[in-house]
Amino acid sequence: MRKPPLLSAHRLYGTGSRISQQQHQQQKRCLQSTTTKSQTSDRKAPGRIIFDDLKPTDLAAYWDTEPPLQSDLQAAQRFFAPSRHSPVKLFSAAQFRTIPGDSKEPEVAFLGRSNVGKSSLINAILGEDICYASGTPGRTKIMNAFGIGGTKGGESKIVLLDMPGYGKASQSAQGVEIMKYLQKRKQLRRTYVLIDLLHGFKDTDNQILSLLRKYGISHQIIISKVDRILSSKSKKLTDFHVQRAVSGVRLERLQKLLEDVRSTVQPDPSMGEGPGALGEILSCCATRKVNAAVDKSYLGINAVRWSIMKATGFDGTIQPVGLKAPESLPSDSEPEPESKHRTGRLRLKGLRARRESKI
Ligand SMILES: Nc1nc2c(ncn2[C@@H]2O[C@H](COP(=O)(O)OP(=O)(O)OP(=O)(O)O)[C@@H](O)[C@H]2O)c(=O)[nH]1
Ligand SMILES: [Mg+2]
Repeated sequence: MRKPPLLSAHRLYGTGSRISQQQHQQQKRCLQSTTTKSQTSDRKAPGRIIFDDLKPTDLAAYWDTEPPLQSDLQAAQRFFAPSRHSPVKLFSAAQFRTIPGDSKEPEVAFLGRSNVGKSSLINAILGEDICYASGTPGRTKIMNAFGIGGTKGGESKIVLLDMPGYGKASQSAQGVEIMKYLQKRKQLRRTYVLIDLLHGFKDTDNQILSLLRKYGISHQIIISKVDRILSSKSKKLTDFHVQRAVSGVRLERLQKLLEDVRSTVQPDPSMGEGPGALGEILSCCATRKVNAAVDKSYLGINAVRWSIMKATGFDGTIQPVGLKAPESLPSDSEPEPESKHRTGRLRLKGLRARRESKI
């Protein structure tokens, strides 16, 4: 008999994170060697790119989707701008069955190892310190939901869920409830899986990705703490934060890392697993504000906001196309009217032509 999925899933939480001392030392050595190499190449950097000149494609990989336009990023910034009625904390739930079931708002959930930066990212997206973030792994212990775009009436447009992290300091009971949520929640539109590339993909990350594929749960990868890839270890984020620029070599290095990630998150479909992660991998920094022309908040955050809007149907770029019923199609002799279908396609064509925007 097929094993119930929830039983296998809970192993991710609780004991799943333990790595041996030897593995830990190996990872540390690997990290040190990468840092030394890139520090050397940084000295020969062809130049530094100021934040204002960064494009979405510098910080992310768009294999299956179109990169956002500057106007898209601006729209995302406006959409998530805090107001008197937004963001709001909607509910906290330790168990799936206690989550209000009758809400109509689309939801997105944030998953990842403990301490990967989920709560900080949600704060950055919402533009307010509404979640508890902490350097101590296991800070978020239950599922917390936040609504954005609310009006006086109290209803929100999109709901974001901050989940307890898997791995270190997690509990298997949390895993069971989260898997119930992922598998049963009708309102869920997309799950974002945060990965800290400086530590790479751990077994627990691979297991959760495998489960998401197996159960056909729509998911997308976000590389968190990208400042740690884009700045040298010694100078940390303050380096580019103060100088408002990032080295071209490090951006290239990030692109290479994103390219390498692809086979992990989109494995060969012939392996029999379900659909992989969306071919759009974003990266961001959620702890320091930068002074880019459009992305006046945090590096890469407006691209994440735009992705959430697309996942929940609030992007508004694709016009409803709807095929006409055969009897209402124009006859050959009649001049073809400017149908919605055609307008929609022309609009999309125009959009593609303008995809050269900056963030
Ligand atoms: N350098 C850097 N640090 C970050 C970033 N995002 C989060 N952090 C730090 O990482 C630590 C963990 O952040 P959290 O947001 O609490 O992580 P979490 O994934 O919610 O952790 P749990 O609730 O334990 O699962 C905190 O010390 C944050 O300040 C980032 O973009 N860059
Ligand atoms: Mg947290």
